[in-house]
Amino acid sequence: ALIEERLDYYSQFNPSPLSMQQFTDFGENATISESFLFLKKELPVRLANIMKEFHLLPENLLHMPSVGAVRDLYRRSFMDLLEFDTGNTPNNTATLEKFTDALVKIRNRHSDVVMTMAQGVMELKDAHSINANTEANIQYFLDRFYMNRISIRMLINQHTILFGDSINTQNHIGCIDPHCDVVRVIEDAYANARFLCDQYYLASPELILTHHNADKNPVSVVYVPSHLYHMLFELFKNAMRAVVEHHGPASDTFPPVHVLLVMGQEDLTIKLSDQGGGIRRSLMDLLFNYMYSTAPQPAVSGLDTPPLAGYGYGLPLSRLYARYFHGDLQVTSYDGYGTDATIYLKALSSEANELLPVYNKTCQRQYSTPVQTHDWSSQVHSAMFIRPFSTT
Ligand code: W6P
Repeated sequence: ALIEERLDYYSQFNPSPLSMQQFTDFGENATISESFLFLKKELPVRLANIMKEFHLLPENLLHMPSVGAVRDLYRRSFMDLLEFDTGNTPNNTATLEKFTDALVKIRNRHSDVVMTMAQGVMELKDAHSINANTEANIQYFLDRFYMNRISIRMLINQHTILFGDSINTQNHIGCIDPHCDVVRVIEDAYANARFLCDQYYLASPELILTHHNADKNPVSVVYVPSHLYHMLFELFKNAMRAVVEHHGPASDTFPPVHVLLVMGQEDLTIKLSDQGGGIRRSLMDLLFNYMYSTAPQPAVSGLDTPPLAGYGYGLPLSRLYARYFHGDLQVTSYDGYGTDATIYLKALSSEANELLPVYNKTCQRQYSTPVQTHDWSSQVHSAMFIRPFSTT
C-alpha cells in the first residue's frame, strides 16, 4: 500500500531529459552532493513512470513468472532509493557513500533484465495465442521499457564513474567521450565482428570505409562510445552473416561491406552497405519486432551456438541506443542484392537530448487504441479463381 502511494506520487512528475552538453557540464563542474540531490529524486521518478506502465500491459503477460520477477526487482530498487529522499536524510559523507553503494547494487541487480523480459515474452507465446493488439502493446511497451532502462543506467553510470573510486585514465567524462573518434569505433566493431565471423565460417568480407569529409579528420562527436560500438557491432554481425551465407562460406571472394561516414550540418551519418542478398519487403517489419525475435543469448553460450545467430533483440535495442540521444537507425533493403543499415547521430551535442518515455494520458491511450483495421483492399476474393469470368 505504501509503495503504491509512493509510485502514484513520483509518477506524477515527468522525467527531466538531459542534453549531452548538460551531462558533460555536470560531469566537469558538479559535486557529488549536487549529483546526489538530482538523482535521489530523478531516479525514483524514472522508475515510477515505467512501473506505472506495467499496469497497462495485457493481463496475460503480467502473469508470466519472468515478468513478475522483473517487477519485483523494480519495486525493490524503487524502495531502496526512497530511503534517500525522505527530507531528514542528512546530506553528509556517510549518506553519499551509502547512495553510491545503493546505485552499484541496483545496477548489478538489474543486469539480466533484458533477458528476463524476453523470457517472459517467450513464456507468453508458449502459453497463449497472441492477437495483433496484444502484439502491438507489447512492442510499444518494450521499446519504452528498454529506453527507460538505458536512461537509468546512463544516470547511474555517470554518478558512479564520476564520483566512485575508479581513476579516469582516458579523457572521458563518465562514460561520455567528448572527442569520440568514430572511425576508431567503426574499425573496432568491424574487427570484433570479423573475429566471430572467421571463427564460425572460416571466412569474412573486407571493410571499405569511405570518409566523405576527410578534411575534418578525425570525425569526432560527443557521445557514449559503448553505445556506438553496440550498434555498429550488431550491424556488422548482421551484414557479415548475410554476405557469407548468401555467397556460400566456401566461396573464394566476398563482396566487401562498405561504410560511408558523413559529417553534416545536423547529422552524423554512418551507412553500412552489404551485398548479402537483401531482405524481402514483406519481412522488413519483423526486423525490429520483439515478438518475432528470439531471446538474447545467455552470457555463457554453448559451443554449438552460432555466434552470429538470430537477430535477437540486437536490432531493436540498437535502434533505441540511436534514438536515446535523438538519432535513429534505419534499414533499407534491396531484395536479391543487399541491405543498407544507417545510423544517424546528432552532430551537435547541444541537440543531443535524452529521449525518454513519459507516463501520461497519451501513453495510456496508446494501449487502449486498437491497431488500425484495413481501409485498403488486401484480400483477393478466392471465388474469382475458382470460377473466373463465369458469365452464366
Ligand atoms: C541483412 C539483414 C541485415 C540487418 C541489419 C543490417 C544488415 C543486414 N543485412 O541481410
